[in-house]
Parts: sequence; C-alpha cells; structure tokens
Amino acid sequence: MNTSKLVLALSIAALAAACAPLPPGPGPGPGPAPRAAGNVDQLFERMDTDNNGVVTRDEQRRNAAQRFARLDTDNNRVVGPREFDRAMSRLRRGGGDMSDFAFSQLDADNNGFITLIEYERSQMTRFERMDRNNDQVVTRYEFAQHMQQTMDRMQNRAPGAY
Ligand SMILES: [Ca+2]
Ligand SMILES: [Ca+2]
Ligand SMILES: [Ca+2]
Repeated sequence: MNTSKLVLALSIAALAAACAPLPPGPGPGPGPAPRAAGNVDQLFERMDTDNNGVVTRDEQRRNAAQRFARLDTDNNRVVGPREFDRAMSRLRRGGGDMSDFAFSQLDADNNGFITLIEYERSQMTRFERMDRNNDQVVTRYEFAQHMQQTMDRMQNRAPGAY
C-alpha cells in the first residue's frame, strides 16, 4: 500500500466528515492561495478545540469521536458505505471511486463497516503524518501544508486514477 495514497484517502474522509461544505465555484480573489485556504483555517480552528494554536493527540482523538458520531447518522455505532457516501458527496470531488477507496482504507478489517476504533486509529495515523517535526502537536502551518498537499492531489488526479 502506497502510504501517500492512504493518507490522501484519510484526509479526504476527514474533510468529508468535518461537515464544512467547501465553497462551490471558482475561488475568491487573486493570489496563489488555494481556494480552500479559508476552509483550512476554519477546519484548524475546529480541530483546535481549546484554541491554543496547536492540535494535540487528545484533541484529535476527541474530534475523531465527534466526526464519527456525525457520520453515523442512524446511530448504530458503525458507519456503513451508504452513510459514508452521503458524507463524501458533500465534497463535490470526493464521490464515486474516491469514496469507495477512502471507505476501504478506513474499514481496516474489511467487514463492510467502519467502527469507532478503526476511525480513531486512522485519524491518529493521520495525526502522525501531519506532525512533520514529531513534536506531538500539529501546528496551523503543519495542517495547512498537509491540506495543501491533499488539495493538490485531488486536483491533479481524476478519481478514476486510483
Ligand atoms: Ca489545542
Ligand atoms: Ca450507522
Ligand atoms: Ca508538529
């Protein structure tokens, strides 16, 4: 398994679960900023629940639990493909093959459902990827870099490329 693909899938899944609809249409304003820049700030602020400017492992874990609860719309403690697909379809680019791929990455034991434990584990893996300097916190800068890479990959590859 190519780890960058894995992390991309996890990032997209997390984005979908963050339930922040990306602004549709062409990006605002001039400059090199990616059109998701504003969202990156918003997403980071949502992750940094105590507002101290960094995301800790505890915050990441708690956020994972909250996102999971949001994905599990029928409250049966697992997220099935349909629930996941619905979340992914909020991300215009994320549907279809990409959704299937992300789902299969999250469903570690391949039983057709994502459990909270599987989801948490994936989010902690993602945390480790984001924490580039391994100081056990993710800064806004680290997060922005991570999201930038995710966006670049989403834009440069058709979903079918996976
Ligand atoms: Ca924090
Ligand atoms: Ca469910
Ligand atoms: Ca760090």
